[in-house]
Amino acid sequence: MTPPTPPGSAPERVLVSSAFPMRLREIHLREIQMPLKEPFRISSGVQTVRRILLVRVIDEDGREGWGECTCGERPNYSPETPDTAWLAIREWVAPRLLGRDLATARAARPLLEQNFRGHSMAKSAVETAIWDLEAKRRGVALAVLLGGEREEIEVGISLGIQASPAALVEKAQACLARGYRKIKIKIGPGEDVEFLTAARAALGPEAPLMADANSAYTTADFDRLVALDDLGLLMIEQPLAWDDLLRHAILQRRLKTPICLDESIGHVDRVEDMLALGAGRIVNLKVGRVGGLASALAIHDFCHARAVPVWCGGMLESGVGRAVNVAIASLPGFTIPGDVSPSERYWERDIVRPEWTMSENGRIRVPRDRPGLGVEVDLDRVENLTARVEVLTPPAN
Ligand code: OSB
Ligand code: MG
Repeated sequence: MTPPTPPGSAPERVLVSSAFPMRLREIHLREIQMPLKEPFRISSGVQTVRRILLVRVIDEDGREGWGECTCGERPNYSPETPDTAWLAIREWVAPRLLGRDLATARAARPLLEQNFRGHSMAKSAVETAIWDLEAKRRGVALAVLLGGEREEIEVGISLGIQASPAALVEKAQACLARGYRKIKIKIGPGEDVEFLTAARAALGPEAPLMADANSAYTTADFDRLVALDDLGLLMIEQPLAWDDLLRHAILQRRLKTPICLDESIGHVDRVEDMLALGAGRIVNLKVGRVGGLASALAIHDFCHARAVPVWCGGMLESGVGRAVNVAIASLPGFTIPGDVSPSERYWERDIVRPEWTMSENGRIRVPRDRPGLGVEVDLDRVENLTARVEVLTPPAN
């Protein structure tokens, strides 16, 4: 996808044509700690406070872009943590980008992929900040720069594992009443059939319910997973190990419910593998997990061309990462409500202004008329939450 031609009059065009290439002067790393309103438990662990690594890139004209590293505190979802991401950015990501001419944000990905494996969320934190910078330099919204078309996105919620089926039912009912358009229920062995059956019975046959196992099951559990097949779930997300497409394919043959892959999809080739093997039919797309927006766009385009449903996953992001999710979810291939809930679902107070809000009918407005992310980072709030800061500058030689 080529960036859109910048709108406007001749003087604006002059400004824009002098706006490239971009050259980064500094990359600021900052860890903030944000307590979640309530603990979020998935099959592999619980999160109560988010340790979030924020990235701020500053170019030679003093313009800036913001990004968020979406990894969890411990390596129970992906191998990355805020500490590994900090190290990776300082040692390998930043030196490849600082002081270098970047024709566009898209140019960052090849520089970050050559002989540099993994560390996708570290790469993405910086790459998305450069997309924000590019959008600001062009004077366009990130959503517009990415090729987003929707004015509003449809919103779902991801509910952590609850103490009992009754507690889950109460939560899920409240979410439907609030307007959420999809309810994802976290499951694990022994906290699955009973919970989902209760939710289906209470919410009715039409309620848009799905389950997410975060890789908690093995082939020994197949009968248990097949027992979920009559619950009318929209999909079952990542039942098996992240690196196991073959057994997902064997399981998918036994299920009419579509399997959706999350952890397994690290880049676009894994989507092709998923389809070729029949390992799943739906993609949860998380920008951080796939290494940034250029990779996310490749997955979007691949899926859209083949009518494979895609939706935007979440990693309990602050308002900065959420801005990226809202922007990408406005692309036409995102056909299922995402885990892109409003700020109030996670935080007493978010770090952006305005905060992300959801209408009564479960929609978030896509900012399309403000340059970049479309929200301002609340610097005072960020300062109050900061645990540490480091400023990276171009290598000496
Ligand atoms: O598997 O989608 C997941 C949060 C942390 C780690 C993994 C996952 C999740 C979520 C949260 O489901 C979704 C959200 O951000 O609301
Ligand atoms: Mg998931």
